[in-house]
Amino acid sequence: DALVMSHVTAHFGKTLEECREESGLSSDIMEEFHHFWNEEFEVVHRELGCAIICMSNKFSLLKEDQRMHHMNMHDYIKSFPNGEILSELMVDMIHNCEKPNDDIEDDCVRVVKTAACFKEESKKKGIAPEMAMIEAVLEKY
Ligand code: BOM
Repeated sequence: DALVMSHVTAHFGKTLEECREESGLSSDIMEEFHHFWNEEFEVVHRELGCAIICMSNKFSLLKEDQRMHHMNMHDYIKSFPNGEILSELMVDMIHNCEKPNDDIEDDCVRVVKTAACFKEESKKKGIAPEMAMIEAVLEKY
């Protein structure tokens, strides 16, 4: 549910600052990672895709081909409170969002498009968190 997603986002987002330089993602485009879930925030910038790759690699969530490492992603999500209720669904959703973008050779572009799909699907499934929910758990990490 959305609370689990808040925890994952808050934890994952802590690595953004470590990835800013190499990804070229400016604070003007994205000030804090949890703004990803803001209704007004558009998931379109190539630099965000580069940042998500860099951040994911801090937790070994991608394979060498920069596609999701299914088992590691599953374990990562499961490690949060009630994570086991979302881990399978989230892995399936991300994988289903990877499929239509598989022909895109630029890793950063492919990942930002995959992430945009994941945001839309999460909203449809009612597991996209509200800003306030994420802000409430940020201090835990
Ligand atoms: O092909 C590799 C795709 C990796 C996509 C990761 C999708 C999630 C991106 C942004 C949203 C993050 C919210 C929570 C953390 C999920 C790990």
